[in-house]
Amino acid sequence: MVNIGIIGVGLVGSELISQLATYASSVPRISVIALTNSSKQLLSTPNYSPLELSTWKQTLQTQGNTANLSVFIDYVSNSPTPAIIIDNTSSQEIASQYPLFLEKGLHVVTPNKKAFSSEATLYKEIIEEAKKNKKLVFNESTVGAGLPIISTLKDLVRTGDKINRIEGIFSGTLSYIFNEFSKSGDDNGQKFSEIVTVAKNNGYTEPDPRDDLNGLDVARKVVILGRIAGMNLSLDTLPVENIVPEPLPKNNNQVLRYVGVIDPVCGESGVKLVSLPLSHPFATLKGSDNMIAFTTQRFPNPLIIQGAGAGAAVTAFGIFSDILKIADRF
Ligand code: NHO
Repeated sequence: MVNIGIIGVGLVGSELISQLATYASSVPRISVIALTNSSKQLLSTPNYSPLELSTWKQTLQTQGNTANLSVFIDYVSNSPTPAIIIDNTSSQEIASQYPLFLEKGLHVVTPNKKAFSSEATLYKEIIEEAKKNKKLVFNESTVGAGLPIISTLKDLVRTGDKINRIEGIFSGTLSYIFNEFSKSGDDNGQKFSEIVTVAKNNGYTEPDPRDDLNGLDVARKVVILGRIAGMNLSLDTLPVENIVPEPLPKNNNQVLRYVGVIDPVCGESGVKLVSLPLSHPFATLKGSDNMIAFTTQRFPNPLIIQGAGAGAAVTAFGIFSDILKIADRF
């Protein structure tokens, strides 16, 4: 049995609980014993019994106590069985406490990109604490939602392949915006702001959609992958081209794509807006899809992963599968 404490029950957190509730009978070894948002928390005190997931929203509202992170973490870390903290916030404050969570014996699963793309010192500390305490940290959903991007890259690196280049469309929101924009044209179609609103309503955007539009979200993903590939990338120095929310250039037989590049060979990593011919694989993407191409010594013709890269259902799927990877060990 693995016990779970969930921090953050917004768009992605709620969807995760719904997936856990629906498939609980097929994964009987997982129990949610605590959950919290920024104002209230619910603990299954005193005996670590599973919380009733079908009614968690009302119960949190009516019976929840004032949120208190240290009480929450103490409760989960004193669990009699192995326990996982799921961070479904976008909080830097929570991310900076992962070393503490690991020290307290907790495993960590998260779609929050902050810990893996901010200060290199925090990133190193997380890796060291996980190793020292023999605990696991999984963050598949931080890049490409539930697509197996991080696990594939880690497998390539750990088995000794040489990464020559990783190139991809890493933003579901921007894919969606460019696809809608290409469809409608800039004269008669929807306004840029209307397309962004639909992207937000579909759950593709970050809690603050400006992080998608200013390129920060893609930059974070490039840093996350670059660090796994052994590079010393930092948000402060990564070249990132901004996107202007004004009439975007539209050329015949070309589409706009926002491309992230990780290049350990030339050292030319960055994020740029490019106009591509319709024949380019990145030009064929539909909806909010991502496409990531790994060119390595073993894969001179790139290994390509493609699929929905944003939205609550696919992000929660990535978190759920990370939870199972930990639960399977106990
Ligand atoms: P919400 O809906 O704002 O919910 C946040 C929850 O955290 C709330 O319950 C809030 O009360 C709680 N919270 C915040 N601070 C707290 C604190 N200090 N203590 C306790 N609770 C706290 O956020 P979302 O939309 O559910 O997002 C959650 C996380 O998922 C974020 O880190 C986000 O970056 C990540 N995520 C989302 C997506 C997505 O599709 N929406 C993706 C990946 C990760 O693959 C996706 C992606 O990259 C999307 C990207 N925008 C793109 O490609 O376009």
